[in-house]
Amino acid sequence: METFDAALAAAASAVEATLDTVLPHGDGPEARLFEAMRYATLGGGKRLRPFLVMQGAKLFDVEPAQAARTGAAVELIHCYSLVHDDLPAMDDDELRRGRPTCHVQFDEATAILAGDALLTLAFAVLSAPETHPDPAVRIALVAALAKAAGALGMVGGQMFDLAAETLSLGLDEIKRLQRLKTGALFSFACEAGALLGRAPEKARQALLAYAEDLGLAFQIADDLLDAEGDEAEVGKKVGKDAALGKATFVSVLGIENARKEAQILAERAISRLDIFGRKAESLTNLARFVVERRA
Ligand code: GRG
Repeated sequence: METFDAALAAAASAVEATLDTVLPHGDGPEARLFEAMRYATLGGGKRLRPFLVMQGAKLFDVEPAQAARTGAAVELIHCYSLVHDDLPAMDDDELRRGRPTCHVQFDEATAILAGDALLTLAFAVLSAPETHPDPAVRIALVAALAKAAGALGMVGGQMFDLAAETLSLGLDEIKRLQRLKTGALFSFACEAGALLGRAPEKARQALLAYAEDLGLAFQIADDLLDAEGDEAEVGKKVGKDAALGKATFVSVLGIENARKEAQILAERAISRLDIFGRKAESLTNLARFVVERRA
């Protein structure tokens, strides 16, 4: 039987091959933009969101190439968000995935344009017939990703996060912020397999319920890594939340309770998958991986 690490690596290599195919390259004045897009997407990352798409899709016997394209689309959005989040106007970070951030490696204007182009490329990938022969399925994917990534999802969450630097948030508000900023993309990634497979509503809802708990567990683990992780291992600067006095799960709950809450959420996420039985084993393993990870 395939181990979890092997399944994660296989999903990463399938999505990287797809990204390599869909990303532009060439000569001329735009070459620097193409290089920056490739730099921001092909240099590492755990590829958790594509893994969720591909494992969700497996539950409904979706063609692996269709799942890989949909996984690539969500990864393109994720990578664009990292490029823009690292800019001086936002988090002003110099290290990402263990390498210089895109604006440090290239320049600020190129990084902004690379982010913009990754965002639009995601929708071009989803809307192409190779992603699914049924246009209704493609439209459903485009609509769901647009909602998850936009003002009512990730971008709205980022705005909330910027505002939160001067607000003192309680636990419920932190949960709402994180559901938007990171949870929305996780929800899309989990739902996408059900959309590709035209799954029954009950199955789609089970995956969305799993995503909700998984997203919060992931974010608590991310806050714990910022509070006590090692920069070299994590591949980005740590200790930033405390330095900014930011309200996080760790600042509100404390380290021990945050760790317990992440475990509880991961176990609850797993229980949402009961209707799939053994077929959902990789998604079960992912929930445990997310709270135990060191990077
Ligand atoms: C700038 C539009 C815009 C949105 C930014 C998602 C986001 C919103 C910013 C990313 C910055 C950040 C540290 C968010 C916290 C959680 C998170 C998304 C961490 C990075 O995701 P991983 O751990 O990263 O999946 P890899 O590198 O493995 O892909």
